[in-house]
Amino acid sequence: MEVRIYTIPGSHPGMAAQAMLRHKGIPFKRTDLFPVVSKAVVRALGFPRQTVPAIKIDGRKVQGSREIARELDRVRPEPPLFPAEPEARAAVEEAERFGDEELQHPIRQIAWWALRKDSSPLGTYLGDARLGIPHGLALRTAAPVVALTARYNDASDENTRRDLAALPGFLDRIDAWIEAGVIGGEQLNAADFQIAPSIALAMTFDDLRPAIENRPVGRLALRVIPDYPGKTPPILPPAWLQPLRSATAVN
Ligand SMILES: N[C@@H](CCC(=O)N[C@@H](CS)C(=O)NCC(=O)O)C(=O)O
Repeated sequence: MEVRIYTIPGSHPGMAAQAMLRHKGIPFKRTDLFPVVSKAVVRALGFPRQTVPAIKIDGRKVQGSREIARELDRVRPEPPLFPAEPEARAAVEEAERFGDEELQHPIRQIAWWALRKDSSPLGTYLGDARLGIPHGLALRTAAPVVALTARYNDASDENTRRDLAALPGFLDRIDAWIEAGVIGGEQLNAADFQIAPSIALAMTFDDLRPAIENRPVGRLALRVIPDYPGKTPPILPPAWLQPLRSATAVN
């Protein structure tokens, strides 16, 4: 099987797709793209949309972390990413949908808001990325890319503050799925792989990690993605973090 994944360094759905490939034991090659540039590249490669992750699998083009999960189950059924029993599958699909449609973007907005404010931690998110130019050069020229990416992701003050206020509710919802055995079981499923990278990315922020790491959701994130690259020192306004701090104090 010939597999190549197109992703952006530090992309949480990109991490999800790579973790699922590893879980399936499918070897793959990776092309790391700059944000912004990635949009044109994936379209030029013939993918229907402009987002990563996108994979070529024996010539077939599959785009989107949820579509990739289904394709991987099709080409390599074991270990399954979805339970066979319909009710259990529906529960996993709902948690996976939440991870993609409700959790992923707020975490993306928080991350780009912070990196636009101070891009000095950007290099820590590159990990082992191969960008075609030295990391130092990429970082010295990153400011316009960061500003543009923050803008097209609508990482405004207002949205980021609202995202942070929503986070405690998201964490409660995920912990409830762990408690109910929908995710976090012995056998990891597509919802684990969808949700955990978003949480692992959130935990790279010193402002957020203390409110997450000691909860079931924090332990799950580290189990699924133990080595998420990146570290951002405190940067978020304390008033915006208040909902998270209050929730932590109660828990
Ligand atoms: N929710 C989709 C889309 C992922 C997505 O938005 N990826 C971002 C990087 S984290 C991206 O490609 N952004 C470029 C764009 O929106 O044009 C998925 O899970 O595949």
